[in-house]
Amino acid sequence: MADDTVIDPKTKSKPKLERPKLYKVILLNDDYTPREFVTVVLKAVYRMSEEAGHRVMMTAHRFGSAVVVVCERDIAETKAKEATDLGKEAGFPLMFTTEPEE
Ligand code: TYC
Repeated sequence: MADDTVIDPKTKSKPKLERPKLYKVILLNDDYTPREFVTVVLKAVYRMSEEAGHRVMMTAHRFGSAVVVVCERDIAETKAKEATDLGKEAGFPLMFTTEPEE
């Protein structure tokens, strides 16, 4: 006799493929921090080339803000603070913030 019993599992296991949410680091424009200083900070903290740093700085200068990088939350927050602190230590109101990516 053929065994045609169908087992219907009551609990379906959900594959664990969730990735952690990513965060954007945003550079905000201000009227006081020298352009060259902003570029230096982007090069030092985010390992950007002179060209990339200058481009991101000019985007914030022209449009009010610029996305610097998208990464895991801890790294985004640590580096945003590091970059903001470099400005503060030099007496500038330079500001890097973070926000979750949509
Ligand atoms: N707006 C500044 C100036 O004219 C330069 C600047 C650019 C400051 C980008 C902050 O995120 C910034 N000196």
